[in-house]
Amino acid sequence: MQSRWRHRIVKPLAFAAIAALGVGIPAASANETARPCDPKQIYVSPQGSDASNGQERAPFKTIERARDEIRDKGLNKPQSMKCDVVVNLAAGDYPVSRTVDFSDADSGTGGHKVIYRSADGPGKARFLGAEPITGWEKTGNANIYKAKFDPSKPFYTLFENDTRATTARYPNRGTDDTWAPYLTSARPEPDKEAVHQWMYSNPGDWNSSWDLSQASAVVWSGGSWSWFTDTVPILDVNYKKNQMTLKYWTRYSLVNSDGGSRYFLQNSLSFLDTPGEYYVDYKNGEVYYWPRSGSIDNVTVLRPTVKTVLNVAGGSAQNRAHDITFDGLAVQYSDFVDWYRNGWISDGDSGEVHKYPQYDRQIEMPRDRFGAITLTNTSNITFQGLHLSDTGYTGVYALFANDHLTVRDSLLEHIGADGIKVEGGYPGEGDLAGYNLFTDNYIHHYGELVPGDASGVELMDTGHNEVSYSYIDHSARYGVSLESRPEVANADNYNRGNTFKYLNIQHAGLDSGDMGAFYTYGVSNVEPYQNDNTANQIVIGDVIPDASMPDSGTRGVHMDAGGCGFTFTNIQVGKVTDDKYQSYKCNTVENANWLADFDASKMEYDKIGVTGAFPYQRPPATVPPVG
Ligand SMILES: [Ca+2]
Repeated sequence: MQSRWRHRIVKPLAFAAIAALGVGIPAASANETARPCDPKQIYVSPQGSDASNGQERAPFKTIERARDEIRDKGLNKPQSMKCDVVVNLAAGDYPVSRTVDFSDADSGTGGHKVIYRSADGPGKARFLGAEPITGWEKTGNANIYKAKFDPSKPFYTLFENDTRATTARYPNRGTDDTWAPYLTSARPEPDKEAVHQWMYSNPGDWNSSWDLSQASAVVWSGGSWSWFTDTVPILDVNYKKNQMTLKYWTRYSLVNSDGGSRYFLQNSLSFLDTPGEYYVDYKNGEVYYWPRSGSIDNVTVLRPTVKTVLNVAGGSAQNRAHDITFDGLAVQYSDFVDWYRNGWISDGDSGEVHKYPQYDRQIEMPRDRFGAITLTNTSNITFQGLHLSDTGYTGVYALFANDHLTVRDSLLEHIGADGIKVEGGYPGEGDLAGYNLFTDNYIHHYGELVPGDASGVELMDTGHNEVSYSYIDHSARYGVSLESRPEVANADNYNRGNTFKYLNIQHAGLDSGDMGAFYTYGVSNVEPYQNDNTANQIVIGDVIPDASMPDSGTRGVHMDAGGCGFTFTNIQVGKVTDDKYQSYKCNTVENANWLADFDASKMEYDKIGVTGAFPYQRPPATVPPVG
């Protein structure tokens, strides 16, 4: 019996006809047809050799060699794949100096899967997108060491052992996991309000002795709004005018509604004055570092080598890479980018023609559509028991056409931007993404380098996903978000039938405003409202921002722009600075603690958060929020 997916592969005309009707998402493969069988086994070990034969006693050295063995020998071809093919990766470190790519040529077939598994248990086979920096020398400052690197291979985040270092900044951060304190930009004259490229300081904030020749500003642009952060190189500075020119426009203007924007400056040797800070001299290929422990002798300083460690990409939406499982892998370290802004500034700025030009302001720019794990044009890809950590940017980025992606039983920690992001198709141009499952995950400390708009799980233009049994902790902004644009007509809105349940969201909204720990935007903004998304059994802890945050208050649940499309059941929210719940009366709410008749006995605290199957260090147990 063939799955519908295979059926569509062998009848491309039929698939094209179906896709043209807007039903672009293939069904899951029919794994239930697989009979008991002996999987083909391939072995890989850091001590192996790619000249070996890949048998248990002569393992390959690299995952790429195992992948190519399957490809070259046709082990996953329909006529030869009678059972799963299992690649057993021995414990140890697998340095990744070039992204590991999987394509549709690496798919499982006939209901069978190609499985890459950490053979010695979860997190033991470690794919490291970084390499040590060596050759450290002393500098004139006894605390600071420097080393050379190849300036043709720059990097934009750094790690000491398993901990991210801080780009040397001013003012210094308050603690290792907060972003404040900040300076605030000024408006020297009334007509300097709407500027996106000139940033003015209050007199005395800047020191003319600073070398800002390779520095950047990290700014919550938008003045009194705190929605997005930009990281933008400084082009030049005029200290007399208290004015700097940025290399690129920021997302919002640098003064807005009379308010200045919070910012800090980074990457100058002038700012390197505390343990854990580093400065990169890109021109001369030198990195300066002040080790946390004081001495460089007993630490390993790692620089990222890749922005993406694992990339799974089919050739097109009709030719998806499929039926590949990654079981128990650790993926650690990836790079950030030289500058960052969330999306374009104005409708249509991409220069691309789209049905909703407003969406240019909702989607990342092409240069920023990647994760440490990136998927595009995939079906039935599974990550289970994944330990993903210390990324420069988003953890798992599912770009455009991806269906039946699963991330489960996984620990995602210290993530540069979003934990998991699904970016579906452009609204009104084809429903490409959905039926994904993100369950039994512990996602904490994300948005470390992109605190603006950070979300533990962010779903955009995608339907029939389940986000469940997860503990999501520590974010400048969201816990979970589901977004499109409010302008999108019902027929073009793909955010249908999503399920959110048994979630614990803690410490969201730590540094932003006008937000909700659970946030939606443009899910159903046009009558008749389609309340076909559900949120059930969700605990949200206190949502309290840093004292410097100038925007309006924080919420537990925020249905932004009058958003509808949900049934909320059994939701409990802790302390917030605005409302626990903000929405028009178009959603259905049953049993929530912003209602007078809330019944706490209906909350299933013992089931909220990760399950008993979670294989890594467990998050705290879920307890009722106070207040
Ligand atoms: Ca500093």
